Amino acid sequence: MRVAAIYDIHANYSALKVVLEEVRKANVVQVVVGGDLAWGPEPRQVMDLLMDYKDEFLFIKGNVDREVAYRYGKEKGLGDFTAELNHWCADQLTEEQLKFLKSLPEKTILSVDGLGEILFVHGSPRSDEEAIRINTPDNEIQPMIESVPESIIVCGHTHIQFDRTVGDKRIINAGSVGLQSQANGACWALSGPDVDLKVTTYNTKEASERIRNSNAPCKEDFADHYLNPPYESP
Ligand SMILES: [Mn+2]
Repeated sequence: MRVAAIYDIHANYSALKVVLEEVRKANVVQVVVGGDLAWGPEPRQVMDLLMDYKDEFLFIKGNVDREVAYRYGKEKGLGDFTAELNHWCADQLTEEQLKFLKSLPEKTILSVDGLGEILFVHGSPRSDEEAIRINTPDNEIQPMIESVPESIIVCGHTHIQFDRTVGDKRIINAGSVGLQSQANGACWALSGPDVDLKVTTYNTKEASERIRNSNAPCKEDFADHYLNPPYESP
């Protein structure tokens, strides 16, 4: 059994399309969509496409799925950029799509050939807002994972891929399909029997042009990000 983990799509339709084509070629039996689906410049296009797979893929919830679905704003202490985008994204979606985002579970567990039981979460096993980064010290990660029985944890949220060992756990960050840092392409992970961290290139020029010509808020920020993914330190 091979499993694809596609995380942090962030409403990037072009990136999602190419990743789904790659996933189809990879002969997987299951796809886990790791949350943060619709927060970004093309929420409706992305959700319309994902809804085609709602009974086929396994979905888990990311922090911004909640923020969009419940229209979090300044009352939650969010800045202008995030508050505006949460509301705009929610306005683009159908009632059914908003209901779907609200219904997502926090985790899923799969048994994968050659690897064993894998726990899939968005942030950390404790919270979809808690970050496990490539350089987070082991002693900070220990309390996040101490009650996890599975030997492998797949997470996302921080948009930078890694594969590291903390204590007796292997932790894999699938990276971000749609809003990647430190990679020139859409990032995802393939598991079974090995773990492959994938970077699928796509036409970022075309994607960013389309965003620039759209009416999405903060469109220049997204268009620039697609062309020049930030190489900030993790
Ligand atoms: Mn997130």
